[in-house]
Amino acid sequence: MTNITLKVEGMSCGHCVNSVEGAVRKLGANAKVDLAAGSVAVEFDESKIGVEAIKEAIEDQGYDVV
Ligand SMILES: [Cu+2]
Repeated sequence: MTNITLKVEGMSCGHCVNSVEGAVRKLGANAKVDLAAGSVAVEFDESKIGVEAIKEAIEDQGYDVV
């Protein structure tokens, strides 16, 4: 498993947390949002999912990965 932390702008409440975590989990990765830090910790299998796909899933929800 690979662990990365992405900086994500625009997350402000529980709805945002659910949107982001849900979108990443749909790809088969684990996600944990830290609202105060504006970041998402993602754990995933690099042989199955690419970082770009994870970033796209978050951006598709309307947030910016910086
Ligand atoms: Cu929100």
